[in-house]
Amino acid sequence: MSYVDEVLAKVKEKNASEPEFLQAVDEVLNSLRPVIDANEELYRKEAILERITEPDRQLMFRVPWVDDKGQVQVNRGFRVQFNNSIGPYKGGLRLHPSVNLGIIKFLGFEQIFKNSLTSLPIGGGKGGSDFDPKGKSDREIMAFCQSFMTELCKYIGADTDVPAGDIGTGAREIGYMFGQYKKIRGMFEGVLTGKGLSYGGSLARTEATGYGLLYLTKEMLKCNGKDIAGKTVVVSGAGNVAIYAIQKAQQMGAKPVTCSDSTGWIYDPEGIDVALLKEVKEVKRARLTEYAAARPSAQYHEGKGVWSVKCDVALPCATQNELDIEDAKQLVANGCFAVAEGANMPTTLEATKYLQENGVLFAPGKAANAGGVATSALEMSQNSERLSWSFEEVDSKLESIMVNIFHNLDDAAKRYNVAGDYVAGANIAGFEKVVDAMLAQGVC
Ligand code: NDP
Ligand code: 2IT
Repeated sequence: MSYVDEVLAKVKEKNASEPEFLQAVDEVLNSLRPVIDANEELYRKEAILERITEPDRQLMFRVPWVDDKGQVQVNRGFRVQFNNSIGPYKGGLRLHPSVNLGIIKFLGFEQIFKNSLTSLPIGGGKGGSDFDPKGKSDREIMAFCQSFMTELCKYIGADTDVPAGDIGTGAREIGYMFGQYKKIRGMFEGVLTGKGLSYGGSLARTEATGYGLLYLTKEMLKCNGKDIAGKTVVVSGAGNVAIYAIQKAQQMGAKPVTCSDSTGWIYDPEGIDVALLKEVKEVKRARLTEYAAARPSAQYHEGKGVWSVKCDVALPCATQNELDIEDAKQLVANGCFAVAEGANMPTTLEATKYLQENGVLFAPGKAANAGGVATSALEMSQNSERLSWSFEEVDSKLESIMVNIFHNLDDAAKRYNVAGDYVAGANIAGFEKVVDAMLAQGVC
């Protein structure tokens, strides 16, 4: 049995109840085959794959808090510190009722390779809770965030582990968590990123994931003889990533015509009105029905459905496994020629394979959405030197990072004779740096 198959079997046996984690490991290890096969003896002896698929540590803790009725509620908190070979653990905190250990492990595992691709010194980690922020008052959100940080603060620090936002965690939550960290540890340090601008946040971090997604997509199209300008774009999600992806797509001359939330989706043939979308989602924290009510050109549909809209480019920006084989077939039948993942693992393995086999340019999340964490690393640099850079400076660094990521994965795919397979290219390019650091640091 090959070393890859041996480790895949072991990982499946040890993590049988974690389907998302197994899916992420399956994709990465399978596409690393050419690299592993070429160094099989060394990697097997050093147990590189066993080590890279086992987190350094996984923390799980009780998060008790009091709701507005005086009732004590209990959630479960997580932080998985996966791999710090190239820098302190770095990755977001997801607050969503679906969160469990397997989901945090899949996200933490992906983050190792994503963070390596940014070319910045950050390791992989992820955390969160099964807390549902929907419908909670500001006071309840604060009570949860303070309790969560009361435990988490024992394990993180500016040079140890630096969390940030993800689904359900935005500037408000980061603010409450930062305040609690500061109070307990007595230190004002860059322990979280995505902070408010008045207390050490970076300009352009809010926009970074969505903007970065478009910078990479534009470069991928350009290198394949196409132009993003004038293209119809279908976007899912209506959160941080989706909003700024829509905004940058418009700035590049493309026309995004959809967005979605957890209850329904919008088709707006005149193009999404970003100012209205921000008002509905960022300010009012309301449902997309409010967008439709305020915009005569918009059609609102309940449930799922954005992938049925005819488009040139599709950008899944909501959550994992939101684009399945049936969706992929519809996209191909409708002439879609590029898919770039703003979310983490939004496309199922079967759908990814189908898209690639049908000639669709496919940029995987760990490359395409790396602009968020890359800009978080730029926030860490600014915090370390106690300076703040201008929006233009951060944005131009972000753009060069994204262009560079695309060329690194394109080159890696070519070096291993899988030209155009950007999934393999991203995994290989991300892995190379991490494995080099792991080997240099010995058995640890
Ligand atoms: P937000 O919480 O800001 O937005 C998530 C959006 O997706 C919301 O509009 C939400 O609907 C919608 N959604 C639909 N179905 C689901 C579901 N089943 N579970 C969760 N959300 C759902 O999150 P982000 O925009 O920050 O994150 C979106 C994706 O991008 C995630 O996969 C995240 O891991 C990834 N990502 C985020 C980065 C960042 O910097 N924020 C960086 C890199 C990746 P509703 O409005 O009803 O809640
Ligand atoms: O998935 C991700 O890369 C994020 N949620 C951002 C992580 C970060 O540390 O900025």
